[in-house]
Amino acid sequence: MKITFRWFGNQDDSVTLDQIRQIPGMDGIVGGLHDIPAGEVWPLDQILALKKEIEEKGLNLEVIESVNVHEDIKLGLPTRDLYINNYQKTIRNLAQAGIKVICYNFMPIFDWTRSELAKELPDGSTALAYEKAKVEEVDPAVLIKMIESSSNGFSMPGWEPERVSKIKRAFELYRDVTEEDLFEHLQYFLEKIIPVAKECDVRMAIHPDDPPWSIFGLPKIVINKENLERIVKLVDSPYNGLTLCSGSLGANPNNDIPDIMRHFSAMGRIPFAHIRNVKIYENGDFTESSHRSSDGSLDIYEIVKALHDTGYTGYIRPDHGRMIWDEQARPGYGLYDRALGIMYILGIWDSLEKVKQSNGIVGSQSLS
Ligand SMILES: [Mn+2]
Repeated sequence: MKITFRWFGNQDDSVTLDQIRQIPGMDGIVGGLHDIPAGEVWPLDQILALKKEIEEKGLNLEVIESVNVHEDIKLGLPTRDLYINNYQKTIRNLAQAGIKVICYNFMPIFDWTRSELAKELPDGSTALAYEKAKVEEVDPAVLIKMIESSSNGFSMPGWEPERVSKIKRAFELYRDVTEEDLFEHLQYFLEKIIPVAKECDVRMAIHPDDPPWSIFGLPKIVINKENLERIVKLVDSPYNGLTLCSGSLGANPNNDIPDIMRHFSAMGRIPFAHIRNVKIYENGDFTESSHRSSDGSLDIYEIVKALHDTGYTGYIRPDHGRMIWDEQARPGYGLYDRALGIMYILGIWDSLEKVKQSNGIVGSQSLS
């Protein structure tokens, strides 16, 4: 298991590499070139410059999040082949720079959706929150304005201005796209990129939809165990993997996250895991919470145990955190609460290792 931390680069992140390297157990950065529009090739020199900057601080860059999939690919338009060709080139460039895992998603139009980026919790901290009534009964344009105005001046991943400017046309194009169509378009994409990923030894890792249900009438497919099973079999290769995100899938209480983690980890199909907690309310609203199991609706202990029991050797990151201790940062991506999350994950992991050793079982893997 390798601990990683998402970082948005020295121009667009309040957290520094010097701070990240001081978090116990830190192995590497989950990085990206966030100003390259979806569909364009990531230039090798820019990838290498990012890698150099990170490695100079004693960290590595082996996981990329995200290489966005152009909307035409998700829509299955004739123009998709051009963008798939570019995606293949990006995979090759990233492989050349030593990247091992590429996280991506296949969500129509929006990468993720919340109704509030700084909902105050009882202890005075703030967190991202989702109120069904606020999201599902408003015009998407209103939601875009809210995200823009409450992101502390940072551009939010998935809500970049160039993307949202095309939103009206995108909604029209999706009007007749069904979930079955989306599965077909994903299969077409995977059939073209997984052979390249295999050749380059880079594992592709699809991130679940967030939230894991349809909103604004848009189709969603990366939402539950059954669909994940279908997705990993669309092209049955270890290079067609998952970014298993506990918080995204976990917003639906019908998703048994420890079971899903255990199942796909045992199959060897989780190169990358996002671990965070959510507190779900009876009406289906949710707020993100601290990692501690008792603070949310997910049993983080059982989730980490599922990975540990199956000999997990992939990458983990703490995903989002609350905003605490007056930190001013990109919503969800402050330093403090994510660092606390890592300590909780490591505490569970180390305890499980101790138990395994005291039971006299020879461990097949060590904590890096
Ligand atoms: Mn996630």
